[in-house]
Amino acid sequence: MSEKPRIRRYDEPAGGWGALWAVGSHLIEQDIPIKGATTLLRMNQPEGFDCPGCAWPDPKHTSSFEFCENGAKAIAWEVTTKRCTPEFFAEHSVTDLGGWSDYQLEMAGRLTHPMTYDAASDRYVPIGWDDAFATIARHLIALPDPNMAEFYTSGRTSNEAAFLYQLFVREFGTNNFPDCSNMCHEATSVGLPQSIGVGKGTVLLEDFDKTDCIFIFGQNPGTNSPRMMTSLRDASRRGVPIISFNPFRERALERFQAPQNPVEMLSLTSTPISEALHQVRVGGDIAVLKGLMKVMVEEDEQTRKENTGPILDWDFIRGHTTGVEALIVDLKTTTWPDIEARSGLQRSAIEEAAHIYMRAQRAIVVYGMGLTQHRHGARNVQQLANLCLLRGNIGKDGAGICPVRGHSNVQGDRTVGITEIPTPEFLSRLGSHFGFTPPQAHGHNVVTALEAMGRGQSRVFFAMGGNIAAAIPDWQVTHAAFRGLDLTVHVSTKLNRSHLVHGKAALILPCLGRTEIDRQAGGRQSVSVEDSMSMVHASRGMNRPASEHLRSEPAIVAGIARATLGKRSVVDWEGMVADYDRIRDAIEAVFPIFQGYNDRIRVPGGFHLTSMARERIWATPSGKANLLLYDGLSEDPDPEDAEILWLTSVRSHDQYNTTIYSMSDRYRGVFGRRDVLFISEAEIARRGLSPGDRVDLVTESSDGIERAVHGFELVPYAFPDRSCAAYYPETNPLVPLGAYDPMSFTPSYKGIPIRIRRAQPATEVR
Ligand SMILES: Nc1nc2c(c(=O)[nH]1)N[C@H]1C(S)=C(S)[C@@H](COP(=O)(O)OP(=O)(O)OC[C@H]3O[C@@H](n4cnc5c(=O)[nH]c(N)nc54)[C@H](O)[C@@H]3O)O[C@H]1N2
Ligand SMILES: Nc1nc2c(c(=O)[nH]1)N[C@H]1C(S)=C(S)[C@@H](COP(=O)(O)OP(=O)(O)OC[C@H]3O[C@@H](n4cnc5c(=O)[nH]c(N)nc54)[C@H](O)[C@@H]3O)O[C@H]1N2
Ligand SMILES: [Mo]
Repeated sequence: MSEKPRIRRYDEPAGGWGALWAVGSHLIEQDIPIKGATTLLRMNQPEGFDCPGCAWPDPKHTSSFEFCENGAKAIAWEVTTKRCTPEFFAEHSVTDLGGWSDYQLEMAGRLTHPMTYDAASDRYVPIGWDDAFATIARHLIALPDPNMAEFYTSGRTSNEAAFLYQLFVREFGTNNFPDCSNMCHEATSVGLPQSIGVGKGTVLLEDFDKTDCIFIFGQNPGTNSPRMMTSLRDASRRGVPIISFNPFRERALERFQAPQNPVEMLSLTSTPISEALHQVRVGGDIAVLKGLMKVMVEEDEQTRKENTGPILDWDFIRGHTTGVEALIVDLKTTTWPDIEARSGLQRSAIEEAAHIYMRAQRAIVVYGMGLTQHRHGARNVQQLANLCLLRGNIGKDGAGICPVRGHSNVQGDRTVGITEIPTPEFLSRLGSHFGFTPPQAHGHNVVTALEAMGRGQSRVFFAMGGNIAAAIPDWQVTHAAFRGLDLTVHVSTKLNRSHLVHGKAALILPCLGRTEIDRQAGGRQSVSVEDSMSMVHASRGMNRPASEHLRSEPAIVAGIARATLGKRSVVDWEGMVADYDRIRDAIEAVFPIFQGYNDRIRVPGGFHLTSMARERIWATPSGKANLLLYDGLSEDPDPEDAEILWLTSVRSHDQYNTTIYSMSDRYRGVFGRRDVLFISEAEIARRGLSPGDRVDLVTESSDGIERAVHGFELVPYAFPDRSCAAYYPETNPLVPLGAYDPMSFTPSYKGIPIRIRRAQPATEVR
């Protein structure tokens, strides 16, 4: 939506009439007044399709449509009547399209035909499906080693498609599965198992109705999982304190007007959400967490001396955990001046928050990218787990740890085998069920795949969805790596940056979206997905596909597998694709937790994959939950030079990852533009600059590469010291490929040391 660029205060609550208006205008922009509206009514209903937006679970008894502004936008984006046809590609060269914004690229509409890159005309031209499959097969077979190909997954892929995909890739011979979760909740998948034996959350939606207290670290529910606002609003109305730690005063963490509540809508009232919103410094969370625990540990010692009862849950700690002594020593030796300096919060604020947490019998601790996308993301997650464990807040009703996942099936993809570090047990079950020997060596994640591509050791890149070229760090380095490849292939619904940052040969394969009817030889198919709380349920599209040439993701995998593996394959690809029940039977055979998959998926609402930690069974080597140590307070020590700021990169209210729905960010008061830097007035003044000035952002690094983005406008904002924020993906060129968490390889998208300098004249006008 084109809007005059401006910055202005936004005083409305989150949700409310602004949300309804936003949906209406998105439907109109995509030319879908009526169809869109009926499509919306089928979203997240027992008989409908799973919303392709976020991974927040649905209430058990979905009797009426649960309104979600950003879910509606995600649907509008998919059911658009705009089409990106062969004629479109004939009109625009790839070089020209490279100059388009991410917003303009996806506005071209749904892809309609398989396309291949023609170097002579610098254009994508149509290709038949069989020829496309043969091209992929030719390149893969020509590789001297299967480990020279990379197979990316973005988290919208269904369980059925993901399972077939990993089966093909492993039969082909590699575990190279770079995955969007490597850039997202990998810190959870790696950090949490060491603490509690499982890399997923332990709460169910019902727990929000029973809890006494909710803590939210680095997550923006009003924008990125708006259906969570229903739970938060209900909790707030029951008097449950909600405490948030976020450098931004995110609007939905302050006040929310429920679009499904006629009284709030008509009376223009809203519900306050957070009792306290602490504006922690970027990267200051370990300091906060240690501060909270320090208060608890020291007051526990005191109250036990006075015989006024313990504050820590000692029965739980003694019965279920290891490491408490060392943790207590660590907390006692951590000093308040250090905690205050690194967190940017006063001791009294942390004490107040700790007292609220200590009073609660049942607490839920929620977190998102503000915690995981750091140089020590996995350590952040482990300190958060410590906070839960000290009060026995794992494995009881109304309590638990709640990582809010990103893509609607990112969790399910992992569960059914999309992982570069498969366990020997899984590989052995997969191999014995199908009768082949899967590769045992660990494969590449996103960072190591990019490194291998940069060194010329990987030659083919295949993507099942997503827009990796925009989502990854360090574009000047990583885009060169893509351009050097022999072949890039993208299975996609919309045109995006990754199609333009291509290898010598390149294919775009257009696929069905969630909302569309998927008809195969055995009739109409459903797929299934797993939400953030491990509920698995069916999803069935009901719209006519955007083009008759689209294929489903499982059908595309099967086509490539047949072309590449031919007779050497032990899998009945055709049979599996004819009837997805057969894929689910195979999933069940390989993963016993899916017992009764096909029956249970037919029950409205689906079923829960049991979590051992929820039952207080700890799948760790010690058989206990582990209170783990982190040495120090900050992810990275503050540079001595006070000129250096920590930059965090965030999503606007009008984007889905690299898909930009509009240039505005209503809740933060930014309209018609995205080239802004949120920073405090004091930090602006300290640099002799003024609000509204144009600046370049330059990464502070020692590898000799200058990483800069140009011409950002300074927007004065209530923001912590030595911190600033700008949008993703515009700031991705600033993140060095080497800046990642050594445990989980998660890029440090939310902690980039930068300097700002007055924009060079040549870049002032963009
Ligand atoms: N509409 C919509 N929905 C989405 C998405 C989308 O782009 N649009 N993306 C999906 C995906 S893949 C994901 S992973 C999730 C992402 O959902 P979120 O986890 O909410 O992601 P972000 O907006 O990147 O950042 C979260 C919050 O962290 C705060 N933050 C930044 N740095 C720090 C820090 O150092 N400490 C703390 N405590 N907070 C910090 C930011 O201010 C922001 O409020 O949402 C999913 N849902
Ligand atoms: N600086 C910075 N960088 C980040 C982040 C950040 O917070 N800051 N967040 C990171 C996170 S959390 C994530 S998850 C990644 C996201 O990385 P990705 O998952 O790779 O990116 P998306 O933007 O979600 O992908 C959008 C594309 O998906 C395709 N698509 C949509 N629906 C479907 C479908 O049903 N099937 C198929 N095959 N394709 C489909 C469309 O072509 C669309 O253009 O980005 C990461 N990058
Ligand atoms: Mo994500």
